[in-house]
Amino acid sequence: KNEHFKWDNYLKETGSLAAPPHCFRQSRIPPSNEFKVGMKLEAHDPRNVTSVCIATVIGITGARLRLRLDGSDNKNDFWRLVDSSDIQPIGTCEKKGGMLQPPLGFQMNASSWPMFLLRTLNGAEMAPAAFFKKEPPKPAPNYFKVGMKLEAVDKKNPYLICPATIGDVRGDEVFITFDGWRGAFDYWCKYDSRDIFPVGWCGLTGDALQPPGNNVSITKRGAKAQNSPSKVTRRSMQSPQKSAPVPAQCGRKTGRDNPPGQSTV
Ligand code: MLY
Repeated sequence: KNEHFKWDNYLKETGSLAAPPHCFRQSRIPPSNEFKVGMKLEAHDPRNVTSVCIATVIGITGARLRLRLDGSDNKNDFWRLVDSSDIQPIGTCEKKGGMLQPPLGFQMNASSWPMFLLRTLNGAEMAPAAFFKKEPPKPAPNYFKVGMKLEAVDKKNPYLICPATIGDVRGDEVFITFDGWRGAFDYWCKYDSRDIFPVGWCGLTGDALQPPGNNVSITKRGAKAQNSPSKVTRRSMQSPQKSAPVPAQCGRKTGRDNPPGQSTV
């Protein structure tokens, strides 16, 4: 439930601009998600990307699928867009002369893989080829600029998509900072990452966009050194110990006593 967070208001409050859609390797209109829970497909093993495995759709969220590799445990689920080049219909690997591999951490003896594969595919509901959408092309150069707002996957909690800001740009890479989280979840990624989306994406896919955190950071990578004390919020001046990174579980506060704009550069 995210009826309270509105990008329009937030951009005004923070005096910031949304990164334009042409910055992203995402289709302008999010692809429709026709997959159903239980369907099987082929996916590159995120922990061993050269191997192609069988995966089952465990959940549907917006334009993404929650996937689990057959023969793996339930602790390594991953999320992919329906237009990701990491997923393909069953049969694709064989058609290309490849062999389906057991996932990293295959729970059985390796010698039982061939029989496991037969059994897992026997009677399986295979996702139709038409459900897989073509991956959009990558934008020519990196168009991102520091300060632009976007929606980004929290890599530590990859089911979450959150309001974020470009904190830094270096060549082909961008530094994704999560608004209101004091840097605890920030990461570098390529500008053409499939985990970053234009403002409004979740609104279009029906995904739940997380509200920004309400923790204030005093300084941040990319922040100007001459940040005047007036820019430091009352809370952070009163209790400097609160500016230390907090464990993820206790990072959230229920109140919203700080304007969201002060949480970012
Ligand atoms: N388990 C954490 C989740 C924090 C998510 C932070 N993201 C949104 C940047 C919590 O309960 O606070």
